[in-house]
Amino acid sequence: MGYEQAWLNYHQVKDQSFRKYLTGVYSLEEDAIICSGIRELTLAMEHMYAVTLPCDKGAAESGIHLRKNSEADLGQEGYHIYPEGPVFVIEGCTSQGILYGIFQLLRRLQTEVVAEEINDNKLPDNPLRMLNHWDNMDGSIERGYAGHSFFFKDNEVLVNERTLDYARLAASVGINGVVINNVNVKNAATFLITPRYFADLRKIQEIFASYGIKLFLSLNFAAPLELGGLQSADPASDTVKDWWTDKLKEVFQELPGFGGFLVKADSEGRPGPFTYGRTHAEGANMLADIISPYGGIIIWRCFVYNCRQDWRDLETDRARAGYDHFQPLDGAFRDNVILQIKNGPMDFQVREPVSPLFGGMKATNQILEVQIAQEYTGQQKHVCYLLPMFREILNFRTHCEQDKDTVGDLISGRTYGQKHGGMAAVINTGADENWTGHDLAAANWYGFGRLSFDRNLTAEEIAAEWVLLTFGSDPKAMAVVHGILMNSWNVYESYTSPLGIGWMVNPGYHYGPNVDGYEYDRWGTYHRADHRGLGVDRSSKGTGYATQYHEPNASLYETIDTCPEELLLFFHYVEYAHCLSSGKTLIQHIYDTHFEGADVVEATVKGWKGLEGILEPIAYERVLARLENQELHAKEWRDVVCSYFYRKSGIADERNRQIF
Ligand code: GCV
Repeated sequence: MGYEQAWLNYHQVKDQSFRKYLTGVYSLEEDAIICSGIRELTLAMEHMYAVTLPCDKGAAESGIHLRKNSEADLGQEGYHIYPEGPVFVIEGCTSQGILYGIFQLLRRLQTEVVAEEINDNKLPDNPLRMLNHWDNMDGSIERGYAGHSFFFKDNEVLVNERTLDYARLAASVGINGVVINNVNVKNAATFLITPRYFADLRKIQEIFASYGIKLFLSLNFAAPLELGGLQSADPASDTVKDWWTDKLKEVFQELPGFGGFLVKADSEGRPGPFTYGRTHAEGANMLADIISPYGGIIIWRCFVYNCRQDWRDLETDRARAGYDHFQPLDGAFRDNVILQIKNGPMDFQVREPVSPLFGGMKATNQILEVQIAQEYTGQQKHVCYLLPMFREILNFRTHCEQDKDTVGDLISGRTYGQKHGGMAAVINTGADENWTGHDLAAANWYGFGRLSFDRNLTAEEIAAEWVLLTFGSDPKAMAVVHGILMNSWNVYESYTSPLGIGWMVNPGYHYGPNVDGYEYDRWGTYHRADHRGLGVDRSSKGTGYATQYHEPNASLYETIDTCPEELLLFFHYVEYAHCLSSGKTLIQHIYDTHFEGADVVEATVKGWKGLEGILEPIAYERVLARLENQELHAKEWRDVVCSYFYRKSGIADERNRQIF
């Protein structure tokens, strides 16, 4: 099998304890999802044990039994897998649960677990586990770093082998919803909800459905104008409502089982209800009411801010915008509307505080949006395994209640009992053979799915699983790759943007060092760096952003002394001479971390070279080329950032290193 199989590239296993169950796979059911599961089992067993697994409808005394048991306490998507005498049982209340059980079994066998010891029982922690593609219909991908889209080309919808491979990979880690087009819905994408595209979308939908995945689309709020020729898209207008009513009826007739829409409104130039003096709730609810009879949902993004803000004005603060726009609307959204909230108040920076909207809303469905496309975290040119960050976000205590108050609790519905919620990732895939450009970036896709299904998995466990499934079980390879992944987020942070200040990248492209380069701030002032210090005062005396949190978080962020150090410059203006907990001054911290970070990347390249001859040559060389490039760029980052702050502060490096 080739790279297109990624972590489903089943290797031969050493442990043979499962072999006794390979007499056949038996199921009384025969729907599309079960057929996918059986196909997966047969394929895997062929590669893992060189056995062609017979498949039968009836019951048997031995073998692998797929058992649909509506009495089991496994919800709509849970599974229980266990040996029962000569039979190995994969049980679920639904076919989808059984499919997830099959993938779990294959994972366990690939990781050399003894068959008799398997007894896994799991219901997913989040109802929605989604991937968001920012794919455009011309085949380009906004913030895509792994080649062209495999969903669209030249304004046509693509359906091929890759669609199936993609569905297998996504389902194997528990993904149950996919938005295939960019949230910036322009040009041909507006027409996706017209007859021109229904037949192809239906094909994608059928493939997805056979893996338990619902198809979603991003929606253009101005479609009534652009498609319908109306004069307005005002959500309060009856003509507009009638237009949407007809349109959604047509969509659901053509695409039965369709999931619903993701909407980016009134943000970065996209149309929305503001044009008509309406609120986001009025905009979202209009669509929600119309889609409700079909069981559809409206996912409404909270990434709304004024990108024309004047950053010289110390009162306005982009970080405040999400909360200011949406918190007052808590409770105003329909049951089938879900607000999708980026993890931080800014935009997928390497370090941000958790958005105060989590915990700020009690009566609103919420999805946590993260980005594995690495727009600001190395663009899949640098290795940056993001699961440690995601774990921190999920475990963040909002203090909205005494307990069950973490982000993980809120989005799963455990805190306030919401039915809809979950996690979405802006995905990092493209048409590149290995899906993600950088081979190691696939760990983020794998990891996102695994974590969204089971929030208790640690980043270490997920990384270990992925390395083994992808590269096999050579101990040296496992140790080196695991080590690289687990270090990578902190290392990337250390040579790029210090202590939560963010950005410092080339405008538009968002890659490469440029301290003053934030595109929406042509005055180079967003970081407030001057000859004395840098950082943004977001305390109550500054922009007031820190007050959007519940206590004790608000007080924690309020002062320099109590603010978590990794976020110091996000919340405070700090003088270069300020002494940090390490005993170093701020300026020395900037110099040291940038030098250390670049040094670690240099050492990483050396470590990787030790895997030559152990890893399969193509993947080995491909990663090596990326790491060497990362080393070069980390040094450039180090030099640009250090020299910028040396010039601003006039304070020399205590260690007298050459600062260019
Ligand atoms: C899809 C950032 C990105 C944009 C993206 C936007 C969003 O601003 O740079 O490319 O647009 O976020 O999340 O909508």
